[in-house]
Amino acid sequence: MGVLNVTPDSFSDGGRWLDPDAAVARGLAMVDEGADVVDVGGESTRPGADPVADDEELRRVLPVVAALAPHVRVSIDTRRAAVAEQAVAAGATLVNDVSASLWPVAAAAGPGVGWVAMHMRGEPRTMQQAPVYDDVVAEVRAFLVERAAAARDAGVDEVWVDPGIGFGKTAAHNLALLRATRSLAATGWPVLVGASRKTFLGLVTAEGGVAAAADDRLEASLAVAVWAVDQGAAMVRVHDVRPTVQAMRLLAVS
Ligand code: HH2
Repeated sequence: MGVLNVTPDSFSDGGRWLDPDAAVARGLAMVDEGADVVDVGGESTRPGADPVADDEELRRVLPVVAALAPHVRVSIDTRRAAVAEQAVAAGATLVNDVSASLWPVAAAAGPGVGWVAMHMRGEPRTMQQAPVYDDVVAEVRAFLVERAAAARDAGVDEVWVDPGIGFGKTAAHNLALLRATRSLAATGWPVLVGASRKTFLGLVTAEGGVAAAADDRLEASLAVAVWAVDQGAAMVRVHDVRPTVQAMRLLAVS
């Protein structure tokens, strides 16, 4: 899954694809690079980000979704029902939901529209303020399994679960969740992991106390993608499609 943020403020590609033509060109380039899904988002959910209004989010994503949908499977990365509904009407067939609450939209859309339940503690503006869990792996897994079952019971025929790396989690929480990918996959739900370029990668790989900047975390992102898929993840959400596809091809013959 290739990341396409049509936003001014995403942590890694903010402002690069705000122009719809540039966003569509980037999406098509990711298809050439081997992406199976292009994940279009119109609101940054990075820690500390301010929410955007529905109509602004719609204005950003709808033309991009409509232009890409004939060429590739498009997912809509949103927390808002109205945005998910209109993006599906414009051709998106996967609702990538960091709020894990929009399964009724996928259910109402009927067969062929899937839903990703992602775990988040709190909301983006405040979620990194000292997150605490008794047992992060057990809590995240229980939450996702409950939401996934609710979606299935509502009639959604394609449900993914995602531990929500970086969403209300410390670096230690993220690493514990990644180590537990196999146990999450053992629930039977297909697992999506989005760790690409995230802050904890810079912290874990810091040299001389200096953390790598977001666009200098490719090697660490590749290592996590390979690790996650080797442990049972069925999809990874990444900014750097070509290198990730190359790594996955190698993993597939290992
Ligand atoms: N991470 C981000 C956004 N959407 N969706 C899923 N399913 N899993 C994730 O880990 C995930 C996600 C945050 O990353 P990004 O879109 O690159 O940045 P921003 O939120 O600043 O736009």
